[in-house]
Amino acid sequence: MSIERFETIPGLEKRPADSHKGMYGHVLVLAGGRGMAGAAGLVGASALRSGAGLVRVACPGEVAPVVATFEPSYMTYPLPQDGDGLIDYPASAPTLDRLIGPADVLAVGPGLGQSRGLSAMVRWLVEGISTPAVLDADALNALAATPEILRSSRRPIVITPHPGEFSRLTGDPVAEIQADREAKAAAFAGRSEHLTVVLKGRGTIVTDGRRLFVNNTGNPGMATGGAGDVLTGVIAALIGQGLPAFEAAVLGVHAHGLAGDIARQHSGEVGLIAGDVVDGLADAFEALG
Ligand code: NPW
Ligand code: AMP
Ligand code: MG
Repeated sequence: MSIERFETIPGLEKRPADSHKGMYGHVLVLAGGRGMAGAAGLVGASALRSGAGLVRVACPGEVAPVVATFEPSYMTYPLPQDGDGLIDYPASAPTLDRLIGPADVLAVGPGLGQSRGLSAMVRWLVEGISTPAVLDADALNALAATPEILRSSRRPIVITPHPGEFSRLTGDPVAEIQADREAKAAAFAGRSEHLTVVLKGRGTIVTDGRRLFVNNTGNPGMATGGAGDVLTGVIAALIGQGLPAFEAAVLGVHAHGLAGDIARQHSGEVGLIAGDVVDGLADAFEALG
């Protein structure tokens, strides 16, 4: 099957004057863990800066108070945690069910860590939940042993691996992936009807197996811890605002790179940190209209 080159950047509709927050999506973030509270904060803050109406960040109880101090505009929720400071699953299942109920989209993975319980939680989210989801980082690591379950999903899922994470999912060495990024990403996405693959790095690729977009924004200053966590929140917020998953991923990747380019004007490439990308998002979305 030939793959269509996608070159238009989708846009968000102008907000009507009588807008209210219920119109712009409720994002539920499942992220963070011991030593990685920042990842949860970055996802939540970037979702807000990308227009989400409401954002709730659910994370292991121990880190919830500190995650709450990063950004007052999102809500937090403390989940049962295990001895390693990770989300305890299945102990968290009833709470998660309640939190997922009102959510329009899930953003799952950054900073969650790795354990058997978390793998079970992510499998349940993929197989048993009907809310669209963006899966990144440890949510992808959790699926590395069973990537085929992504095929069973009946609702849109966007995965945002960097080449190392994509290597774990596919079993292909990083060098092979980097040598053939477009074909590898498209082949993986094409195995599932509802899957969009965002293969990150210079010239991030977005593909659903039928269409393929190559991004031209972003810079080497974004090779810094947490930059990918920011992207997870951006794409989730755009799905929450009603864009279809593939279009949300294209706009999200483009806006995230543009935010990084705006941040570079102030911070340079050496001093740029992920929080600067979050700070660049407002201007990026303004520039994109
Ligand atoms: P190498 O080292 O070059 O051989 P990991 P992570 C490879 C959280 N964070 N091109 C790389 O290969 C995340 O959300 C929390 C080629 C290496 O093997 C996760 O939950 C932060 N190779 C967790 O930390 C800030 C590439 O992948 C491996 C590549 C671990 O995530 C930091 C590294 O990836 C972080 O975001 C590329 N472009 N990119 C916080 N403030 O709380 C990566 N690789 O082992 O998945 O580790 O990405 O740091
Ligand atoms: P992660 O490795 O998950 O933190 O993601 C890093 C993010 O920064 C991804 O969105 C990458 O596409 C972006 N990024 C990192 N390095 C570069 C680069 N050299 N050029 C453009 N974007 C980059
Ligand atoms: Mg990452």
